[in-house]
Amino acid sequence: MMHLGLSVACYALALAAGALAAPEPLDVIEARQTPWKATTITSHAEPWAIAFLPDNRVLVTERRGNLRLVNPETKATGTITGVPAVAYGGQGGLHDVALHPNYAENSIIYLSYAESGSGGAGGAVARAKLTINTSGGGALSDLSVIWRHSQRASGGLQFACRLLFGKDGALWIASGEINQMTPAQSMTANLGKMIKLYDNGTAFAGNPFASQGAVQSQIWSLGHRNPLGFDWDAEGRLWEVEMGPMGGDELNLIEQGKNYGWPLVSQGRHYDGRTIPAHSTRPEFIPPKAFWVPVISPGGMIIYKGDLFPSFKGNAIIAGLSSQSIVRVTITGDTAKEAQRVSMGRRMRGIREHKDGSIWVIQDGNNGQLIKLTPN
Ligand SMILES: *[C@@H]1O[C@H](CO)[C@@H](O)[C@H](O)[C@H]1NC(C)=O
Ligand SMILES: *[C@@H]1O[C@H](CO)[C@@H](O)[C@H](O)[C@H]1NC(C)=O
Ligand SMILES: [Ca+2]
Repeated sequence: MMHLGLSVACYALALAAGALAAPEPLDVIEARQTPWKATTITSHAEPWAIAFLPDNRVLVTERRGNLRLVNPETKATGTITGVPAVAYGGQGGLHDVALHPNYAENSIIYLSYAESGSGGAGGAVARAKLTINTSGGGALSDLSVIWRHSQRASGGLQFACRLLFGKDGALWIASGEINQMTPAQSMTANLGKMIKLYDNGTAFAGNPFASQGAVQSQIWSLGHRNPLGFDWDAEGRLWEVEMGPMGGDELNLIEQGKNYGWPLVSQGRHYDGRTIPAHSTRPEFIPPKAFWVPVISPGGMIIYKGDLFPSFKGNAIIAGLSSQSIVRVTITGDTAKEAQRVSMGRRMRGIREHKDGSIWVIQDGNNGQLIKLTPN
């Protein structure tokens, strides 16, 4: 009896230490390693971006040119009419959506999209007043196009045109180079640039190249390829992710007037296999703080600021397309390092932080889900 009691006690002790425990099932291990609980809110046709209204409803852009209004409580989805015609094709269509900093007073939203014209398609940004009706739909009015790419191209690639407001009320556009490469280095093209404007589309006073001309006056930094995510950190620094060519996705710390090197330098290669000199060969270009070979294909990025995931504070959290994952990058001073990659099983297109600290992501493609991530 005594002996049995002792062995049971030993067994319990051993179990507690894990020594005799059966191996944990994989799904249990994965559930513990996945740092969040994922709740699907709605599904969309090729969603691209999301923005939260002050009342917690969510605007969702769909690439074919539809703007939806989602009520996360009821999961009802309404349609907002009055979206400008978009050039749907390749990577183009309706892209980002952002609220004016004074949206609560003026109901103004911003959309970026690809538009057709002679010579192909280019990126554009429009602002309009959003009126929501009692059935959860609505309409845009007083729409004006406030910015356009300075040239167009066929092929429908690399428009990017993510939108972000700064604390000073400036509107930032992460402008892609529509696969034209060299315009990213041209000061008379607004392709492949970080663009800083007033909310009405006028170039922001004090931009670094303001004295050089109309296009130049919009430019904050240059030499970008396909910048699909950017956000502020707690110190007010701007971080940006861009897709490289074959290899060489970049996380950059954006500084005024600096050149980030595309297409003269890259950590990747051209798709036809031709090599590109690395950033280290040209010290005049700012190298990325982190890069990925092979690529993760960043589709969107936030710098996490909330309290719901305390260990994520200050991290860059990237939605990955080809990597079908969410990539978390720790930032220490001005160094950055991948800390975690969570497989999502689908191409991830966009990511936004809710004011309650939850993280919302959207999948790419048909039946792309809008997903809310909260702590396990
Ligand atoms: C609300 O707006 C949507 C989209 O414009 C429209 O289909 C719907 O009929 C509107 N409902 C009301 C009550 O006006
Ligand atoms: C745009 O806004 C800026 C800043 O408020 C102002 O100085 C400028 O005159 C405005 N431009 C137009 C065309 O209204
Ligand atoms: Ca670069």
